[in-house]
Amino acid sequence: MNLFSKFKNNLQKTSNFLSSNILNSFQNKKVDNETLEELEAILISADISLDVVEKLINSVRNVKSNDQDVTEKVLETLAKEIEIILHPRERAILKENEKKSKILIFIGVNGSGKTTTIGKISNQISKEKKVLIAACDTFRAAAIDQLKNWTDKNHNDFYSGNINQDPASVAFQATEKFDKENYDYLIIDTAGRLSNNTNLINQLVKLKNVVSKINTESIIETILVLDGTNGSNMIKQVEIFGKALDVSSIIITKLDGTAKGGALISIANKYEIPISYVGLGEKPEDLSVFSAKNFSRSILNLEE
Ligand SMILES: Nc1nc2c(ncn2[C@@H]2O[C@H](COP(=O)(O)OP(=O)(O)OP(=O)(O)O)[C@@H](O)[C@H]2O)c(=O)[nH]1
Ligand SMILES: [Mg+2]
Repeated sequence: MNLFSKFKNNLQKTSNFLSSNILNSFQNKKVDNETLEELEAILISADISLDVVEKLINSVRNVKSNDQDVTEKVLETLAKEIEIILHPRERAILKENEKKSKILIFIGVNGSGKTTTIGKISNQISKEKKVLIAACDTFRAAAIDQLKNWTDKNHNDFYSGNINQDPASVAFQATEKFDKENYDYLIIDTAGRLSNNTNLINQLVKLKNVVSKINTESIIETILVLDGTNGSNMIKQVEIFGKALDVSSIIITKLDGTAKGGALISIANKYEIPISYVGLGEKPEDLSVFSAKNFSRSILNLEE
C-alpha cells in the first residue's frame, strides 16, 4: 500500500464525517452565508479550533462555482488551505546518512501510545544501526515487559533498572552504556503517570537534564506523544509539556480511531513544533511519517 492510501484508508472516521456533512450542506446550493455557517459548524465539530475555522471559511467565501461542482471546489479549497498550515510542520526524526548519534526521549500522558510508538519506530530504523532501548517507566512491571517485548521483536538491545528505581538514574545508566558502547540510537520510554506524590513533569525535566549533562555529543530529541482520540484536549497537553520540556517533535497516535482528527490542524496552527509521525493503526507499518499533503487531502476524502 502506498503512503497516501494508508492515510486515506485509516483516516476514514474523520474524512467520512467531514466529506459527507460538507456534501449534504453544499449539494445543489451555492456558497453563501447560510452554507458557510453550516460549514463552520461542521469544521468545529471535527475539533478544528476557531481561529483555523475562520481562516478556512474566509478561503471558501471566495469560491466561484456553478451548482454542479460546488462541493468539489469547496473540498479542494479547504485541502489547499489546510496543507498551507500543515506544511511547515513536516520534519522527519529518522534521517538517512545521519552523522551524529541520537537520543529520543518519549514523553506524554498515560495511554497516549509512547511504548507502542517506540516499538514501531525502532522497527523502522535501519538494521545496520545500533539501537538501545531504555525502560525508564519504572513504576509498573508490565510497562517494562511491554517494552521488552517490542525490543525482542525488533532485535534491539534493552536496558532496564529495578522496579521503582528513580527514572532519571535509569536514564543516566542507559546513557553511559550508550556512550561507552557506541550506539547510534538511545530510545527512552517514560511513564505517563506517577504515584500521587511525585510530579510527572518535574521528574521528566530531571531525567532530561541528567541525559543532556552526561551526553553533549548526540542530538537529543524530546518527543511528545499525543492520543488523537483526545481531540482538542491535546492542546492542553502541548501547553503543559511544551512549557517545561522544550518539546522538539510531536507524534499524534490513534488517528484511525477518531473523527476528531481535525485537532491536528489546530496544533499545527498554534505551535511551531514539528509533527514527525502519525499513528494510523496498531501495526508497526501503521506509524506513518507525517505528510501535510496526504493528511489534508485524506481527511477531506479527496484523491491524491
Ligand atoms: N488504533 C491505534 N491504537 C494505538 C495506536 N498507537 C497506540 N495504540 C494503542 O494505544 C494503547 C496504549 O498504548 P501504549 O503504547 O501502551 O501507551 P503509553 O503511552 O506507553 O501508556 P503508559 O505506559 O501507560 O504511559 C495500546 O493498546 C496501543 O496498541 C494507533 O496509532 N492506533
Ligand atoms: Mg508505556
